[in-house]
Amino acid sequence: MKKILNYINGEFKAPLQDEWIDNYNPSIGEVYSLIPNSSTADVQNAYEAASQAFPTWSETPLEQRSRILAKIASLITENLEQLAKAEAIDNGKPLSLATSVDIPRASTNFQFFADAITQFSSEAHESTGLNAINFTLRQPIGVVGCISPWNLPLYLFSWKIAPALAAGNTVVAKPSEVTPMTAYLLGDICTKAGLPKGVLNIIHGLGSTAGQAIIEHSGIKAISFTGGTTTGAHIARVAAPMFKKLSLELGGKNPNLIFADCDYDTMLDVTIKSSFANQGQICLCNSRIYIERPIYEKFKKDFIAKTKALKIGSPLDNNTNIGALVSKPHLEKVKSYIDAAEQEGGTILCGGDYVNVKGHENGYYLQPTIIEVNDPNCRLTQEEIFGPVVTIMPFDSDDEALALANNVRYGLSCSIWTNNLNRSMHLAKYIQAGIVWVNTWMMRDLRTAFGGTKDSGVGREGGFEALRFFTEPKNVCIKY
Ligand code: TXE
Repeated sequence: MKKILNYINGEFKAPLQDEWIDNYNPSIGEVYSLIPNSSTADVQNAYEAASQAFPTWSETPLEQRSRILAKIASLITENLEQLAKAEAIDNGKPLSLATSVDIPRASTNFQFFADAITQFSSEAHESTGLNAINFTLRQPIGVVGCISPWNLPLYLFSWKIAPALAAGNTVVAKPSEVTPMTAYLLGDICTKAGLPKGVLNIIHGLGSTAGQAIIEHSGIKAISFTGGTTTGAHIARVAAPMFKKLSLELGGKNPNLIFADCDYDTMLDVTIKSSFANQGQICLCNSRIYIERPIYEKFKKDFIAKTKALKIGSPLDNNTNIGALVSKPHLEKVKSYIDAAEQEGGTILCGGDYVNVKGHENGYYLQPTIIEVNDPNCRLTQEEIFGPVVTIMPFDSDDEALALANNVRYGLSCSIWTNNLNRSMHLAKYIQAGIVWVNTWMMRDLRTAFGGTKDSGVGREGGFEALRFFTEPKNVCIKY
């Protein structure tokens, strides 16, 4: 069986203890490769490689660093087909999605930060009357840790690694053990692009062992993490006493506020995507849909009809809209929420069941599910389900919509559908979220700040925010 290997000091290595973890193809429910069950010793080797590479990489001229990152971007594009297929098989997502979103975006992440670093600058302050000038040096931190989840594997892995490398750091990175394949393939691409040995080291393994060794390592001075809120809280507890810099992108339970005056057809098309794209496994998915009462019944009817028309099937089938969920435990977790719907006062309007896909009988397929709720405090509207499950509920006023939107522990993103400028401005100001979309969803400009408030995390990624995170500011004051 195919063995995925760690990428340390520019070489592919088996784990020192020769222990392996099963890697499943979720579309058929079978193990199809093995990944290293890396230990603290493997992480230590990765750290030492990164540490040795740091002095040279951090002093490498910007243009050269930028050229290497741009080369990685173009090699990802050259290998689009292979990478997209690997992602679809490893994750269960439709190949069409991996081909049009995941892999192009991974390439764009490298190209974006290859460009951004050449434009990055720092501040200077003249101390008027004191004959002194201050300027800020933005220096790379050293060896940094990047830990990413399974929902958008190469997309989110590269979103962290690219700015870390651009800023002159060296990296110990760990993709999710559930979706390791494209991170493994990235190692070879980095070598071909001429990334010097040890600059990027990719460790595979469990969060509780390999991940834990990264966050506990005293030499790793910053951690950029995307994943579950519980894991984020754990990482914060470990990292805080060591004064590590932390960027945590965590869960979401995002509201979709739909007003009667919106552009209805566009809203409906986009709402299907914001509800069920990637099987609902995107932290930005809008899983709580609140609809202004005058259009509630019409929306309900149309939304159900469009949802029922989605094609559930093999990720490799071109017609598939909804592929497999990422793993058996995750499938069971999502299903448990559906099973609790009635007990929580909800009514399942469509979906709710497993799907038997012909030829893929053991795959992890679930119908896209709409649940009507009447209690905004029930578990279905409060907890992150992270699957193809949304709740719908009517509202009667702007104030009520705002209160409903803010009535969760999370604060990542939201969508507002209205053609009333005053209303959208008012809501955008008072909604507790890091990202507000008006009349759209998941439209991303990579220069903008990305991240959440409340239990959705701390810190921001994207653009210069990411470059600021991955650098240490040092003020220099010169008296003249
Ligand atoms: O994520 P974990 P899980 C949410 C979603 C999902 C839940 C749990 O609700 O159901 O989180 O998913 C690594 N030290 N999101 O359990 O465990 C782990 O190996 C260091 C939202 O799969 O948070 C993986 O690489 N690292 C989210 C990464 O953390 C540790 C996307 C994420 O895994 C670690 C994914 C430790 N002690 C899930 N424990 C989003 N915001 O998009 C685990 N890891």
